[in-house]
Amino acid sequence: MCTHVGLDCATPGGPLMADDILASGENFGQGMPGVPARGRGPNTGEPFSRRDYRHPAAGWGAALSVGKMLAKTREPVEGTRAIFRMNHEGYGFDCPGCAWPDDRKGLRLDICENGIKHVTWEMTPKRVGRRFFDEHTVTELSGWSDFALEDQGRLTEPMVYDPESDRYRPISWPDAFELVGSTLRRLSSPDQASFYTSGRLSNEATFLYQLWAREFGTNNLPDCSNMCHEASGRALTAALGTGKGTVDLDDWGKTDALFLLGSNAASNAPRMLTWLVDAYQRGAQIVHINPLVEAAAGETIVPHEFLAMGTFHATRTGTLNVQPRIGGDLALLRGVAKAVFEAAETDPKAIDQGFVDNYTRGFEDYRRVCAEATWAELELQSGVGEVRIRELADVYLRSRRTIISWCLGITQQEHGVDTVREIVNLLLLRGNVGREGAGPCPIRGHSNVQGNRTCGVNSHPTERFLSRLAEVCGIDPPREWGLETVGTIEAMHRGDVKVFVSMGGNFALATPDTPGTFRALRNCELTVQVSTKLNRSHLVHGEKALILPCLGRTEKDWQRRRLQGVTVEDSMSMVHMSIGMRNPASRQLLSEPAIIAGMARATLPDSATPWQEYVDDYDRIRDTMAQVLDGFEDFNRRVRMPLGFRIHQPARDLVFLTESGRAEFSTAPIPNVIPEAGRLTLGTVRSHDQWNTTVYSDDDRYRGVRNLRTLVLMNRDDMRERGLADTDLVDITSIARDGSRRSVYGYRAFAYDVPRGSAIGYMPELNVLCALTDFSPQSGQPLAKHLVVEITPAAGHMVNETRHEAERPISHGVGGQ
Ligand SMILES: Nc1nc2c(c(=O)[nH]1)N[C@H]1C(S)=C(S)[C@@H](COP(=O)(O)OP(=O)(O)OC[C@H]3O[C@@H](n4cnc5c(=O)[nH]c(N)nc54)[C@H](O)[C@@H]3O)O[C@H]1N2
Ligand SMILES: Nc1nc2c(c(=O)[nH]1)N[C@H]1C(S)=C(S)[C@@H](COP(=O)(O)OP(=O)(O)OC[C@H]3O[C@@H](n4cnc5c(=O)[nH]c(N)nc54)[C@H](O)[C@@H]3O)O[C@H]1N2
Ligand SMILES: [Mo]
Repeated sequence: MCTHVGLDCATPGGPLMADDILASGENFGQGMPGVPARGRGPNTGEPFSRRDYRHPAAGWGAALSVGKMLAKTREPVEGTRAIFRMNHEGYGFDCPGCAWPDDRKGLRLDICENGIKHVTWEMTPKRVGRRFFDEHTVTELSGWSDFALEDQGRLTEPMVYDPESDRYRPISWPDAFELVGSTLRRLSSPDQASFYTSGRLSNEATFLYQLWAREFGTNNLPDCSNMCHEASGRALTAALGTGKGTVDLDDWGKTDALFLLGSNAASNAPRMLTWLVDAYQRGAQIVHINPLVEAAAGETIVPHEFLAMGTFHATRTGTLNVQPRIGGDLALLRGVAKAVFEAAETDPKAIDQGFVDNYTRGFEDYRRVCAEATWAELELQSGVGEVRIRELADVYLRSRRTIISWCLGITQQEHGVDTVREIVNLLLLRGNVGREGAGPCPIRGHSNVQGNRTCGVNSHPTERFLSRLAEVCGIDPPREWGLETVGTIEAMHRGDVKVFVSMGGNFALATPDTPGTFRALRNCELTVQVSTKLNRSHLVHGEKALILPCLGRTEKDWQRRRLQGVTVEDSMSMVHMSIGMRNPASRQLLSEPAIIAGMARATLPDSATPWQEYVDDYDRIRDTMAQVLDGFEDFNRRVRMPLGFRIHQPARDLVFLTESGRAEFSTAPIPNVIPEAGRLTLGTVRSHDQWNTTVYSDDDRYRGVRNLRTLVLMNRDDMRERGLADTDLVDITSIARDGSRRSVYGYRAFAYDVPRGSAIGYMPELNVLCALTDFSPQSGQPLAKHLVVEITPAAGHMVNETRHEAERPISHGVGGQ
């Protein structure tokens, strides 16, 4: 059925029909005036509903969800076997989900609902083969939802785009490699190519990938970190001389106070819940700092604690909630520091003066900026009252060992680097670095995003790394810095980047300014996607395009009749082996190292690098890595130890590799984060049922939402001011720094417990609102948590209304969760 919506932007063949536009597929999440928007999930057409979630996190809700997932993939037996092998000491594969460390001592069954979703998603029995591509043109597939694309199952053979038929056609591996190699060789400069990575590539594949790019002659190595934790790396390097956190799980087991900022742990790092329970039972303080009171701030039933499950016994996972406005964390932390300085006037133990004198620089300047900040300013900019800030300071002052941990709520901000440095400032005041049970702890995203950086994916490499690479690998890597994610898209627009290679990920959707990025990708001469499943980035392609399917982490990787293992590094610098256990989804799949080596050999016919030897035996890659990378000495032996090994963190031993040799205080000004009158700050987040651009369902269990992704969580008073009632339809317009405006139409406003002036919605749909120009000058990160928007009642006559399920009494039984 087509619905005329009376727009006058005529298309050839007649007036624009609402369903035609929706069917064009490229406006999922964007919508059009007068029509409720559709998200990138399944869009089942079921009525949406919302209610408060009043159950503990994890527990039976999670168990039930896992059961459904296993049943849906028709893998209950295999799936369960896989789960018991995951994250286990000495064998099995690393969970391809998040980067939270494994409890590899075998004390616990260290798995979570979302990790299981992730594994079963890879293990689907469905396949996308040549018949599928023969039956559907790319134009037709563009009208499918992102859920439907991924739901087709695992890719099975290499495919090349045929413009004449607008279809992907099979291509042999050698021909695919040659297409990549010959196109790259024809470029007038290696910098006309850009090599993206998403954070699940193994260390070995990562090392080969960057070697290929650098031997070819470019440092254009953008990665998902450019949108994720870049701010953390830069701030920690400047302050402590290491780009990583200094704590490990043993510290989590010993800390007296834990501050968790800007993280939705129950959904995005669920295995952390176990550690929050432990901390609570030990009597530690657990403070959640987040504009939303997320599920981890309440209580949980840990699914592997069988007794707790059986008796519905929930344990608290938080002792204090503080709700700053979006972007208000720097002011909040400055307020805590100010209170610590005030306490120090009467309490000589408030500040660890010995530590400050021996190991830090810049203390007096920091004292000055804290003294200069007024409580009125701190309250205004943080959105938190002085009493509450002092309460926080009391928790901090009472704790001997404090960990401050954070995720995207802190990093995806204009002042992300300054805020992470403020976290370090606060820790330094009381000597909470290099001490057991204490320290900074960024929570990384993808399972190996930290390892990717360690192993050389970095468009801003250090001279030390490049010279070691040159010496050991006998290549002459370029010294100029390369392009990051935003810079790559800009260069595609200008025609300066012509070849784009993507090792995993979904660049088209994960990046800002969706329609603009689509244009940029289409401006390329060749796009190459190495993937496990079909996604939007395969349909938004260059003049020539390849889909190269690879083995997943759960699958056996045989080379020369020997089963190969790869390694990954978790959020806390532990490196361990991961060995697949399932037969590959198709006989034609190659491993990521093999695909990279194939492309590299075709690009660099005269290369002296032993590409084939590397692929034949990954120990050879590790031998080379051991010579190039700090902390990887004796790599092959150490990684085979039962628990793997931890990369040495000098800052943990109070060795600060900064220019001064000391830990550096910083004195950033407090930024003005208050939206102008009539405007709001919008942050984009994940639902419980998605993995970045992979959306499993339209539900968000812990926020009580079912069957809807095109929504915005708003403060009730902000809604009232705009004449909005709960679940009303709204249009959202962002105002970029350059004044340009971008809109999405037909979203639902949900009244929610969020500070005034702040609003929250879902990525990747809302990337439409994020201008490419709006990134942090400190980190280069797009401002995914800080969009300036106007939200107005939806304009135009609404058609095709999504139904709203009348509020029915909620079942509080197991099934209702
Ligand atoms: N199941 C699942 N797990 C995942 C992922 C996934 O998509 N699904 N993604 C992985 C990846 S790549 C990453 S990087 C991580 C992301 O993990 P998270 O950082 O938890 O991801 P988000 O969903 O973006 O949630 C950001 C949180 O920050 C809060 N926030 C927003 N603005 C502010 C602010 O100004 N200050 C503070 N203090 N808080 C704020 C939001 O309310 C929200 O709770 O998770 C990883 N794990
Ligand atoms: N607005 C907004 N935008 C954001 C964010 C936000 O919070 N808000 N978060 C940002 C963050 S933190 C991140 S990390 C990025 C994520 O950006 P990406 O990492 O680029 O995106 P993903 O959705 O994780 O990638 C999913 C795809 O990876 C492929 N894949 C899965 N497993 C494998 C494998 O084993 N090998 C290979 N080769 N491919 C595989 C599948 O084809 C799948 O479709 O998005 C960023 N974008
Ligand atoms: Mo991430």
